[in-house]
Amino acid sequence: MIDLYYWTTPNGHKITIFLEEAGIPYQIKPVNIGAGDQFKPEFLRISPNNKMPAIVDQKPADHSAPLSIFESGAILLYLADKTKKFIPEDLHGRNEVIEWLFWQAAGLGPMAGQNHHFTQYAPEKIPYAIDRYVKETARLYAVLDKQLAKKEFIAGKYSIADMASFPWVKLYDKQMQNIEDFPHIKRWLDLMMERPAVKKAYAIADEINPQTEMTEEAKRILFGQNASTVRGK
Ligand SMILES: N[C@@H](CCC(=O)N[C@@H](CS)C(=O)NCC(=O)O)C(=O)O
Repeated sequence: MIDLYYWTTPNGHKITIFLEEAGIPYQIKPVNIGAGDQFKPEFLRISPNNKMPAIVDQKPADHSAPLSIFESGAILLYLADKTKKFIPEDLHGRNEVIEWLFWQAAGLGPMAGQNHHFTQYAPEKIPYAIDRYVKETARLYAVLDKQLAKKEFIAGKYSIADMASFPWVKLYDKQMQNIEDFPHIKRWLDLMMERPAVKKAYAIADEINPQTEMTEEAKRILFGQNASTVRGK
């Protein structure tokens, strides 16, 4: 059984998509990050960065004690290796998936995240910041579009690389991107959205948290953090 510490955001969706695709047993432990659940001591023991998603595998393959993992890329890689699904076994194929997984975790995710912050949530509209992140998101989309011109899915066959990028790219509107400029991404998004596991992952999200707007209280909790948040003083 996998315990999934989850909230209804793009990084959370990556893992529900995987678990639905793989069909392995899991239970969701909601971590309402807009209400401050990420600061509960029991969650911080699993995820010291006070961010979800995180998992606890109650039955690791080596029969050792329960294993906890934070960082969505690390979780996807762990689950793919555990199930031997959605990552190729051959050296070239495996490394291509890992490259695109890191590309998402280190590039697309953080840049699109800052894009969301400055275009949607920042209390003032700062033109330089908006322009910077909208342009960088566009650059990253162009990289992905070029890749998808050559391959049906990001690394050829459907893999954890697609699961990592999809929840972010799905929000292209929010990132002020015109999807018509990226025809190969558009084709891939349609392909992804047709998958029953992807539909199920989003249906679960709607059930857990039907609220789409971020409250002022949530903004205060999420965007007011500094070193004392971590040190507790
Ligand atoms: N690099 C991390 C990012 C995770 C992340 O940013 N999670 C956000 C929601 S999408 C979160 O839990 N935020 C809570 C907080 O910042 O206090 C990953 O890929 O898992």
